[in-house]
Amino acid sequence: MKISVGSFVLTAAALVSAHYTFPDFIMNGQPTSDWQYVRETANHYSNGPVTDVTNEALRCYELDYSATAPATSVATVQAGSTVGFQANGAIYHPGYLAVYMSPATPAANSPNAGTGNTWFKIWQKLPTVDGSTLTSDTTDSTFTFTIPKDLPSGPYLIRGEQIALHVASTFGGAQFAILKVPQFYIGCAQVNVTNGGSGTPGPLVSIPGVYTGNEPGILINIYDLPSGFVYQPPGPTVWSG
Ligand SMILES: *[C@@H]1O[C@H](CO)[C@@H](O)[C@H](O)[C@H]1NC(C)=O
Ligand SMILES: [Cu+2]
Repeated sequence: MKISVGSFVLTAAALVSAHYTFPDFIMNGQPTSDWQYVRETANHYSNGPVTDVTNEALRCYELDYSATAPATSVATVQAGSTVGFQANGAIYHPGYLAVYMSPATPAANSPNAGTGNTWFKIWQKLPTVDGSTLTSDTTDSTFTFTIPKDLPSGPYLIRGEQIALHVASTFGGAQFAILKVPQFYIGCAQVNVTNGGSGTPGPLVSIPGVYTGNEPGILINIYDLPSGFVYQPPGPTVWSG
């Protein structure tokens, strides 16, 4: 495959190289099997990202919107415990990591779970500023976080996301505007939370809807930061219970 942009021709290999997925949910300190508790994503073969913040795929990127959820198991996890996601390789693009949760009605394996204004953020990891460049740990393949102790018990989706920011400037110049897009890597685990509390999670957002794509933390040239730059994470503030 070749994609022509003006007088330039980019090979598919240069564009695709390798990306990643988050197929393994981590619980009890161990990664579980591929797609056991994480809804299998449409990029399970290509590893390619979601690039359109208005697309339904931004929610959980399922292979099939009706069949994937019921085909995926539901993990039982305790509020206050540490869980996570493991990628199928290093998360080697610099970017911003976030984890959202949504109550799942009527069950965690319901295809319609998370389709409303129901998502809240429980964790994030900001990229770090190194001189005029924004970086992140590009050798790690996992990220772990705590399920808030005050979260009420019940069925939930846990959505891990990395917003890879390396492409925002790679093909600089207005002529390449179509290629200047962030890359969203996504996985949704299905869980039943037990031993929870009586907190009220928020602020709530819908996904898609949470991002416009024009946020300073998304539309950014990470290789040419102004001095004194401070990264502004996109989306709602973190609810930690
Ligand atoms: C999760 O909880 C629901 C009730 O909310 C129950 O029907 C289901 O069996 C539970 N699933 C697992 C795997 O424990
Ligand atoms: Cu990639």
